[in-house]
Amino acid sequence: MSDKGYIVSRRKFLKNSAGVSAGLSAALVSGTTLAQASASEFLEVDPWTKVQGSTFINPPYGLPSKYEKNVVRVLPSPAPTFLTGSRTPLQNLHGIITPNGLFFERHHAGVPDINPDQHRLVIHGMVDRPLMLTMEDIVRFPSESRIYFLECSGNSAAELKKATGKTAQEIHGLLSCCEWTGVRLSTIFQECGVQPGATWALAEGADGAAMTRSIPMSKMMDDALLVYAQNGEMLRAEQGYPLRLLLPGFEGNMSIKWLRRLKLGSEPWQTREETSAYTDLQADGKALQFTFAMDVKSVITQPSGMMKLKSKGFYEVSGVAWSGNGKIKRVEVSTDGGKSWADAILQEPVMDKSLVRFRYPWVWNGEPTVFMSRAIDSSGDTQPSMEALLKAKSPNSFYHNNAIQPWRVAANGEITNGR
Ligand SMILES: Nc1nc2c(c(=O)[nH]1)N[C@H]1C(S)=C(S)[C@@H](COP(=O)(O)O)O[C@H]1N2
Ligand SMILES: [Mo]
Repeated sequence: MSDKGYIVSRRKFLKNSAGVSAGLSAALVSGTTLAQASASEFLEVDPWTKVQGSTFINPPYGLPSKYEKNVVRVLPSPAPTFLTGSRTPLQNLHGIITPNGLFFERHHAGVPDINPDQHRLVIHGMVDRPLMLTMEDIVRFPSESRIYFLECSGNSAAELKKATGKTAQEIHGLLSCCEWTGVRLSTIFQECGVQPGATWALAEGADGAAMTRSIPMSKMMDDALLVYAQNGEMLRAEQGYPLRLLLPGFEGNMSIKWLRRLKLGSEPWQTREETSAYTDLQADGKALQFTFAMDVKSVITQPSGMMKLKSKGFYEVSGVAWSGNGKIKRVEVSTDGGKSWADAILQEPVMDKSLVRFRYPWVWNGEPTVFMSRAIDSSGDTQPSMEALLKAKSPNSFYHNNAIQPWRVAANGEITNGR
C-alpha cells in the first residue's frame, strides 16, 4: 500500500470508528492467550513437524484442505419447487473471486455433456457472411480477460414474500464473480458483418432447455463476451462448457450457456423466457418485459446469519457490493438498526460490474442490535430498504430483489436474518 493510501484509509478508519481505535488494541489482545503461555509451551514441536509430509501432485488436480470440507455449494432448504439453483457460500469467501468449484449453478434442464470437438456456434440472420465456428476457430480470435459478477435475477427472491433464509448463502448465494476469458462479440461481428437495421440478437443454448433470449445489439457491441474460460481454466461444465455468452451486469439468465446459435434481427423474438418468465411485475399490476441490468446491491457476509459473536469487542465487518449499472461508488454500514450510517472502506481496484469487497471496523458493545450495509453506484442509485422496494413492486413480484439485508445480533451474540 502506498503511503498516501495508508493515510487515507487510516483517516477513514478513525472517522468511521470514532473513539473505537483506543479500545481496539485492548480488545484484540484480550482475545489471545499468548501473553499467558510460557515460551516453552509455545515452542513445543508438533507431530506434523517431525515427519515427512505427503508427496507432490497428490491429487494431480489440487483440492481445498480437508478442514474446509463444509465450504460447499448448497441447495436452499427446503428446496422450493421453483427456481432451484445451487448457491455460493458467500459467508466463507474472501476478496471477490469465486473459486470455480463454488460458482453458483442454475440450469433449466440439467448440465449437458458436450465434447468441445463437436461443438459449433452458428451466427446467422441479418449478417453479411453467416458463420459456423468450431472451438478451435473461436480461440484463434483476439481475446480478453475481465472480472465480472454474475447474479440470477431470482437471487434473494423468496425474501420478497417473507424472511425465510438463514445464511448469506441461502438468501443471496445465486451470485458469483470470476475472471472470464473470451472474445468480444464486437470482434466476432466484425468478422461476419452486421447488416443495417440489425438491432437484436437471439442467443440459444445447446442444453435440453434450449434456453433462448433476445439481446439488444447495443449490449452485444459494448462489453458482451463469448467466454470459454473462467479463473484461468476452461469453463466448468455447469458454467457452460465449452462456450457461453457473458453479458456483464445483466440478469444471469441472459448469459446463455452452452451457446450454439446467434441470430441477428430487427426486433425481439418474444421467446418463452421473455414472456412466461423473467418479466417484472410492478405495483400498478403491469409488468416490465425487459429488465436487463441487475440493480445496485450489497450484503454483509462476515459476520452474518447463523454465526455467533463469541464476546463483545472488535469485529471487522465485511461484505460484497455490486451493480449492473456501473461501478460501486460507496458502501455505508449501520450497526444501530439504520439510525446512523458511516462509509465502509472499499478494496481497490473497484471495477465496473464486478463484486467489490468492503470492510468496516466495529466494536460490538454486547447489546442486541441490527447491522446492515447500503451500496451506492456510479449511476447515482442507492440500494433500497425492503419497505421501499415492496412499495414499488407488486406483492406477487419475484425477480430483482436488491433490498438491504439486515442482520440481527442477540445479546448472546447469535446472528439471525433481521428482515
Ligand atoms: N443454455 C442455458 N443457459 C443458461 C441457463 C440454462 O438453463 N440454459 N440458465 C440461466 C440462468 S437462469 C442463470 S442465473 C445463469 C447461471 O449461470 P451459472 O450456472 O454459470 O451460475 O445461466 C443462464 N444461462
Ligand atoms: Mo437465473
